[in-house]
Amino acid sequence: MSAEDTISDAAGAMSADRFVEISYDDIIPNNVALGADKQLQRALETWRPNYLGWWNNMGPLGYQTSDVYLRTAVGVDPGGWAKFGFVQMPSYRWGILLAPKVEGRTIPFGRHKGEPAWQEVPGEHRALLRRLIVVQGDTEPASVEQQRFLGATAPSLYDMRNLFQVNVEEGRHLWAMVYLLVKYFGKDGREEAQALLERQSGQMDNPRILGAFNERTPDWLSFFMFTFFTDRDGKMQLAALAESGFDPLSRTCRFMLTEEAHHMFVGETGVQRTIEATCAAMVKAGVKDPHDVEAVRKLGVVDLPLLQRKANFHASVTRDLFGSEISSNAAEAFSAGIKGRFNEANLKGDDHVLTDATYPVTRVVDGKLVVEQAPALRALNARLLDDFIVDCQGGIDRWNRSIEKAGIDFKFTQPHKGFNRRIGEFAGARISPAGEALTEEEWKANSGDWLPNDADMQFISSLMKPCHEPGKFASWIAPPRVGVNNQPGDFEYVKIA
Ligand code: BYC
Repeated sequence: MSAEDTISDAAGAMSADRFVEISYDDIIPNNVALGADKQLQRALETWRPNYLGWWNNMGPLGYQTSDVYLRTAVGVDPGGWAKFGFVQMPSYRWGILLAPKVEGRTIPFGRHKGEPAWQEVPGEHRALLRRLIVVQGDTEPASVEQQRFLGATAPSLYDMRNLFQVNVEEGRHLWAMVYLLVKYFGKDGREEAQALLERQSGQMDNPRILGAFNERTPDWLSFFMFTFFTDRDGKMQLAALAESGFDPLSRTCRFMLTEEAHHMFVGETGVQRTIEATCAAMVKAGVKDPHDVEAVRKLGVVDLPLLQRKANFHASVTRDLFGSEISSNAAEAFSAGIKGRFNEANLKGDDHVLTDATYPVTRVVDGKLVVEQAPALRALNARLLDDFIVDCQGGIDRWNRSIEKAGIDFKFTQPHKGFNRRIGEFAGARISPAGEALTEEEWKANSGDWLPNDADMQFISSLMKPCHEPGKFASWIAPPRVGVNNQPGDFEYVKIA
């Protein structure tokens, strides 16, 4: 059965009252009545071959003709939006899907608070809005580029399929931002849409916009940490943009968040399963000390201190994505009604305008860390970062529970906010994971214990051997508790061509 049959079956089975109609007859599936706007449709259909060219050149290497068990969005209803079936990735139906319009929605914050949400771009905020959409859009293809080589070392077909699922959905998120650019920003928007396909992760001359998206994702531990930490930045930023007074952006981001949740699941459970394999091997071999790295590595599993160093790296690089803690850009985006706080509409106990409010921000003053009350409007990036750190802790607690259950004496912690930062208040300062301000010499002497070192990377690389037999898993990772869409343990998630 072809991908298209799978989708039209699903679309046929949809009951009109439960789902917002999605047209799968158009070349570009959508629920925005694309067919009624010929100019927009033409512009997107012109961009599409360039997108496919980018996907074929920069997307997952080597598996483009394999049948992959993927989910595709067939509705935007939270209860039943996805349909599973085998698809070759270049035939994936990348669509434009917005969450349903909320009638009578008003702008929930900033100086336009209470006014009707904008259905068109407000002229005075055009440049700011375009910049934020471009930055958001730029991260999506970047992550696909970063993960391009991972298929070849997948620890199982289950994991390979999850990687490709994440990749095609990041591709769809690019479509989501391109739709906004092309529909609402005219010629500028079309140019930006093209530029999103031209920048390249890690390229010297034309890199991706934000730092973390130019880092390498060389191995599966990096992938799991990336999807745990960096996709969670995606969640926080999309949630802040979902509050936007520009209603099409809000609706787009609301639907993207449902997909982002799966990416974080892949990250959290990927690390969890790595921990489980380590703990099981240690218990079986009678290795009690998690810091006896040599003994643990001999078992073909990843020692827990190495996982902590990996987490330190990805946590710190991702924290930079929040921008400077004190930011006039963030203040303006909020006051303008373009980007809110996490959970803005449900936040109780303030006026959602924030002109008189303050927020505590940790700063480095004369080489010491001090907490100062800053104007809340200028401290919005600091606040979103704090919300992110809280959000990370839930997953980390679950990792710790499985270590405790195995009877091993080890606990993951999040490094201090200032650790290994390049952007914002802590850029240029040397802060230990415990939050002590250090000299350059102290940092140099210890950073190999806090961040992945050369020996770590060599060891990880020695583990990255493909395991492509249905139902089998590499030594360093435990099988999942449940299969995708409840498939049995030996399900062939990718039929390698
Ligand atoms: N690297 O006032 P500042 C996701 C720039 S992830 C390089 O400090 P602002 C995903 C900044 O652009 C979510 N440059 O911060 C996850 C600005 O430059 P311009 C992505 C940086 O503007 C996994 C200048 O420094 N979405 O979806 O308040 C897989 C001063 O900026 C960095 C968004 O980020 C950096 N780390 O906030 C796939 C939401 N940080 O403009 C996808 C949209 C800052 O003066 N973006 N700069 O040339 C935003 O809200 C904001 O642009 C930022 C920065 C939060 C990124």
